[in-house]
Formats: sequence, C-alpha cells, structure tokens
Amino acid sequence: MTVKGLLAGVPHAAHIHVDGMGTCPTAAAATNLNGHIAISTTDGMKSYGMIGPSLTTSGDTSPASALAVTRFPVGSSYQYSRTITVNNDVASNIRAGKAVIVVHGIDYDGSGKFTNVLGPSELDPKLPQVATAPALCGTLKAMPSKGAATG
Ligand SMILES: [Cu+2]
Repeated sequence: MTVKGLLAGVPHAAHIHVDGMGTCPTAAAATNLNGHIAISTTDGMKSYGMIGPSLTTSGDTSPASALAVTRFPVGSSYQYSRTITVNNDVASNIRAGKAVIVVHGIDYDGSGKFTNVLGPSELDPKLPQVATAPALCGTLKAMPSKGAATG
C-alpha cells in the first residue's frame, strides 16, 4: 500500500474494514463533531463496515489492535507491505468486493498536529477524534483466480 497526503509526524491507524457496503463514505456521511462538519470513523461504517484486520507494522493484526498507535506507520507518505493471514469472513469480504482499506488520522484544522478541534474519538475518548477519523479509503479488488488481465 502506498499512501501520500497524510499529516506528517503522527501514527496513522489503518485497517481492512469489512461487512459494510464495500464503499467509501461521501461528504453526505459527515456529521456535527464538536461544532464542525466532518466524517468520523463510525459515520463511515455504513459505507465501509466494521474494523477487521489492523494493518500494524509488527505483532498482532486483529481488530484488538485497531488503536495500537505505537504499531502503525508514521508520516505523510509511506509504503506499507506486510503479509497477513485473514479469517474466512475477511477473505469472503475481499472476494465479494466488500473489503475496504481505511487509513485514519486527519489534520482538520490545518494545525500540523492532532488537536481536539473535533472533540474526543468515539472509539477511544483518550484519543482525539482527528486521530481516528478516516483520511484515506479504497475498496480492495480480489485478483481473479486465473490472474489479472494485463495489457
Ligand atoms: Cu479503520
């Protein structure tokens, strides 16, 4: 996974989300967060579903590591590569086009850091909402069993 355009110097939680519609939220998903209009992680879950595997850099990759902020990539742009084993539910979601990668952590107020501008995260009130709000999103496409058509 290659990402760019993120807030520098902070960890970005990332997950494969499953059991939703397999889509990314539009602006219509935004709600009032501490007086500002933005999309929280739970606002986006109608589109991309629940947290499945956590795309950590080391150790556990289960949903239990969803907010393991010391084990996610840090920075504005990076390449992430890791081989992980997923359960049957996640594999089924990937095959069905209903698995979505979401990278979290936004600079809502342009301050260059995570602030409390949007209040606390609904996932963990010890974290600011900006740290868990979705930043990047993309639906996974499964490789056809006989390989991808290229040209
Ligand atoms: Cu996520």
